[in-house]
Amino acid sequence: MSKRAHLIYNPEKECMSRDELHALQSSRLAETVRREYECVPMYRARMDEKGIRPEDIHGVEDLQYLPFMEKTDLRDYYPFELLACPRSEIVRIQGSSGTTGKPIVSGYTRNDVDVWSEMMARTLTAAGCTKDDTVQVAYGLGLFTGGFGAYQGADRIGAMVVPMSSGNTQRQIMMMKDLGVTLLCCTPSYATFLGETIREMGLVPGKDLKLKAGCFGAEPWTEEMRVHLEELLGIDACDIYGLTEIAGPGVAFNCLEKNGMHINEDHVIAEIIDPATGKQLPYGEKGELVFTTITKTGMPMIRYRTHDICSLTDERCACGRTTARMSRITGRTDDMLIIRGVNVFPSQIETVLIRTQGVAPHYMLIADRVNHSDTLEVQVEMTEDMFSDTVAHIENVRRYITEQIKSVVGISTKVTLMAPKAMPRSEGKAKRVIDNRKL
Ligand code: DLL
Repeated sequence: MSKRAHLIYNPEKECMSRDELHALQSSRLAETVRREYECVPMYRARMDEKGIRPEDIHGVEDLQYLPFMEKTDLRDYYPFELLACPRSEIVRIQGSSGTTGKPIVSGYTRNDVDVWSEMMARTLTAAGCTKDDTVQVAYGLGLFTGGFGAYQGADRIGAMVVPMSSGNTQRQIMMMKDLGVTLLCCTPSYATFLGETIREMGLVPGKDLKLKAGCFGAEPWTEEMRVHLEELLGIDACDIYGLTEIAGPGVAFNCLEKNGMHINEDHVIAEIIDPATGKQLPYGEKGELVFTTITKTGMPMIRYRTHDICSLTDERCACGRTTARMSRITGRTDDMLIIRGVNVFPSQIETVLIRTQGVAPHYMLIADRVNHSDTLEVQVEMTEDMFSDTVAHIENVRRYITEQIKSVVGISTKVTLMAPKAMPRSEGKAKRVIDNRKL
């Protein structure tokens, strides 16, 4: 755990009493619903269908009566039909590639960009960033929100920004060293790649580099991966969460306690629902995360189903913030593989792999169907040391991983140990699953 002091960007908003926050959320929610009903025909029709009028929504408790929104809505009403403002008010388009067809795009007003920048300023501050820091943005700068989000937050704080975007790994490291970069923003998979390349270049973090923290997100990663990255780079590795439809990165973030991500609750309301029934679940229970934006004016989202799986808590955090926290995302309802009837989340397998000596955190899960039965192959890279070990030892490790996965997940898999550097490296969001059954 870091010994650095907790910094808070906006104590007035991040440390308000739960009662005060509840009142603020309630009035902002009522206003958002009124606006959405007036300005977005699709949502008005959906509310009418359920027999709900904006004046029925008085506060957070009434959220449960409102209809959900889904990613498919952004596709069906692409690109502008969900705007709740004139098109001329939109100053930015951001998007997410998704797996098929058109990207998901969201329009942001000046207000929305401002709110997002504030949320990212809070996020970076929680990782210890001040105006004296140098922030390297190695998330892609483009339609993807990662790059612009990190840039805006650091700019709001007044830190020195190095807007590298993703890729060009050796150059990233040269800049990190020459400019004395203290804070790194990129995906955890790219941070792993950067860390390995730093070592290969003969540089020692803590000696040759001034890095003290990283704000990593945009893809699921495990607690084991956090510990691995902290050791590899000699930093505090903070988890940051967000999505294009809500605001990009900064919706929620780790403070240096790293015990869940503080949600910017004066701007969004989070709920956990049972993905099968849509019913709200109490704090502490795991389910699907749903967000309602309460200050967004361009494309507000009401009860937006993220398909991300986590739990919430409003227990006090030692950092002093009073906001509720979301746990690490353990997977998405749609990246869950069902192998011979058993639910398998890639994160469960990542946990096993990172705990195993001799393999590197570069892996791929390949599902297939052979003779009408599901199969799962786990390809994972060996470290150089392991690669040059005896065949018998390598086989022992392979068998150990197979047994561990069987005991944690409950299924038999084919584990293939790959040579060092055999797996593709990611500069953005890593692709960890290939499901040949869907082809
Ligand atoms: O990934 C925004 C972002 C950029 C977040 C940089 C953090 C850092 P999208 O491309 O719209 O936006 O993808 C959103 O990515 O629904 C999650 O499934 C996943 N995701 C984002 N952050 C995390 C995280 C950005 N910390 C989707 N842990 C979300 C796990 C994450 N999954």
